[in-house]
Amino acid sequence: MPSKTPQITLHHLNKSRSERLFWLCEELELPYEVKVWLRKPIRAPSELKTIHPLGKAPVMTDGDLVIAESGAIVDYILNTYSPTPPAYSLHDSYFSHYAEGSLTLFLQMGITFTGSASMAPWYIKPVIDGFVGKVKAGYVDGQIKMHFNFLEEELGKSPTGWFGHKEEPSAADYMLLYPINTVISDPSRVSGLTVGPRLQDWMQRVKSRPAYQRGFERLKEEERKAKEEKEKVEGGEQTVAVEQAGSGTASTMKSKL
Ligand SMILES: N[C@@H](CCC(=O)N[C@@H](CS)C(=O)NCC(=O)O)C(=O)O
Repeated sequence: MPSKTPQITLHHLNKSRSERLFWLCEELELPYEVKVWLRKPIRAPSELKTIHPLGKAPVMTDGDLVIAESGAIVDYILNTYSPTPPAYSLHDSYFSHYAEGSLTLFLQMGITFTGSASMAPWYIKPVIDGFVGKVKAGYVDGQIKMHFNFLEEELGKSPTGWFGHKEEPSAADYMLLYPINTVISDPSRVSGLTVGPRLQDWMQRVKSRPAYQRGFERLKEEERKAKEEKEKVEGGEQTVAVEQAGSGTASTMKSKL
């Protein structure tokens, strides 16, 4: 039995790795608050640095404790709040480290290159697009394909169909959710990639879990509320600006009269 009462707040950035933690918290039926940080326009807002100096997401607080790095957060949650702490497994350890250390790295490269190219000024855009396209096709996409073939082979060796070789999803599966889901939900990100049947099946089994579905709904709902709130604030600011501009005009007119 966990000895601690959770006081969890999950700091979530839209379109990010924290989907891992929504799934995990729901699997363990943990209560958790969510604070959504909206990208500005693609980076995390600098205010996130008030929670953790690196200003990256996810970050989780539990009472006074502040934990960054999704892998460290997954380990902390599993070891603190699982009904029985997870037994060590080399497969589980390998794939949970591999997810961030080897695989997500290349996805991040692809996303960063493509995002940066889209922001290039028009007069150098064709050159930048050409360069980015070459690096992506010649290196990044090839690496991702190699990793996806490797994962497909490795799943074939798992007696349970989970990456941690356990009866239920474990740290490895939670950590691999983000890179696998990112690619499967938009395979056009990686040119020439075919996602194998075992990986497709793994993704389907994850998505059919009620805990995953609850986590996904919660994530969407929290993002929706945060965007609505932002629009309200911006709408309010615009009204104030218009009113101020209006009164400015009025006083200018008065002074002219
Ligand atoms: N290895 C870290 C990566 C954290 C990270 O880079 N998060 C991204 C979102 S998925 C982020 O905060 N990006 C916004 C930015 O860099 O401004 C983890 O697993 O938590």
